[in-house]
Amino acid sequence: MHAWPASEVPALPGKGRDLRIHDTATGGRITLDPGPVARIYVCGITPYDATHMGHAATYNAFDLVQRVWLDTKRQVHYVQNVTDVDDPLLERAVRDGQDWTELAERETALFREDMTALRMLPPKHYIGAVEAIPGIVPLVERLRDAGAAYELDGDVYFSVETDPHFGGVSHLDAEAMRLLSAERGGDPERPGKKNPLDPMLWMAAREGEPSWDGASLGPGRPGWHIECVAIALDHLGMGFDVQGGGSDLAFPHHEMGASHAQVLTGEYPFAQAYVHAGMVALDGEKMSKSRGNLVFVSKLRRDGVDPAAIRLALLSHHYRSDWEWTDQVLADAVERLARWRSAVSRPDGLPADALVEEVREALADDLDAPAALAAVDRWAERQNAEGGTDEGAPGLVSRTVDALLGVAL
Ligand code: 5CA
Ligand code: ZN
Repeated sequence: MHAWPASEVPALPGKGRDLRIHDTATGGRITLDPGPVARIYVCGITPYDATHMGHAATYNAFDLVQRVWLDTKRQVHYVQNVTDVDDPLLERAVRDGQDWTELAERETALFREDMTALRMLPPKHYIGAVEAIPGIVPLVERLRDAGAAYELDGDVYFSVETDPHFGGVSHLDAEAMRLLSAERGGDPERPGKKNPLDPMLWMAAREGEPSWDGASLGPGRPGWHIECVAIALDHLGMGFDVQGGGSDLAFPHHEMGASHAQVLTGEYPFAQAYVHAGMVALDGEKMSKSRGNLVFVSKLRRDGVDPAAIRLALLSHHYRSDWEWTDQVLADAVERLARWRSAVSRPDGLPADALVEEVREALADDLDAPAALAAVDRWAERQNAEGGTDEGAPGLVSRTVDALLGVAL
């Protein structure tokens, strides 16, 4: 699958800081130590509805990770999937009487447009679940042949008990895992499973649903977690730096994915850090396609909202906090954008070298975007009030905001 065009990232003077980030698995902040090529996998959308502010906030967080790494003069190897076949997508297609492939293609195209408008850096490999199937089948066969997977009425399940590290990503107790599993695509109530939490690796073909050749598994389609594992192992390998997504992916998705990969390879860990963004809510409830309480990026764009203002609205919240989207959040961002644009509109101004370092430091400190915005606010306020004589300073601020925050002034 093709991704979307990259906006250019200006190089800044000096060198960025190493990223310290909260890792769900250890429950604390760790300093990442990527090699010259940092490796990141971010879970992509299930394309059955348009990109909402919750998605955008999560992708914004991982875009910042990339920008911090690029500023340290590293290359970034970024991989993202598209869950272009799964229950909710098929259900929506049936509900609306449309072809599921057309639905997936249309929403993926819209997602690309939204990501481009928001200046999110594209993944190097953007891979659909469907195109990953030929790589998924042999992994499931290997798990089965190693005794880590079993068959139940033609479906194939992963046995969580085969991973001694199972539970080590989310650290939840059994009851919490059971509840979340039922809520998030699992089937803990299905009779005949070895452990109620065991997730499906391969679903045998169902009447009226699409299916693919599964070699010795028989025709069917892949489970959700093995999709991301196959794509990550194929393009990044074990022990990559960051596995990212919203906090609703910590369990079961990232927990199960880590177990699949660890049992498959006998290596540990799957990822050095599991990084999770908070949930964006609307009217007091998590924004979600299934609830339908959504604010779409594309709708705001159609209404004439500057994508840079949308981006600033996302950046005004710490990525780990849960927050509420309101009209005021956007109105504040629109005002901030105007203040910043006015401040950089003159050729000279207040010295900005210290500001570059402040923004770098804020982002390296667990992606503290609100602190970065506050630093730019302080500079912009004084610049708008007093100005200065440092030639090129406003240009440096523009480039800093562009390179590190993805906002074009
Ligand atoms: N295709 C899978 C991942 S492999 C999936 O979860 N797709 S999704 O479309 O449901 O979500 C895409 C990303 O947006 C995930 O990282 C998810 O955690 C995140 N996300 C979904 N809703 C919200 C929300 N309300 N706030 C913040 N992030 C969200
Ligand atoms: Zn995923």
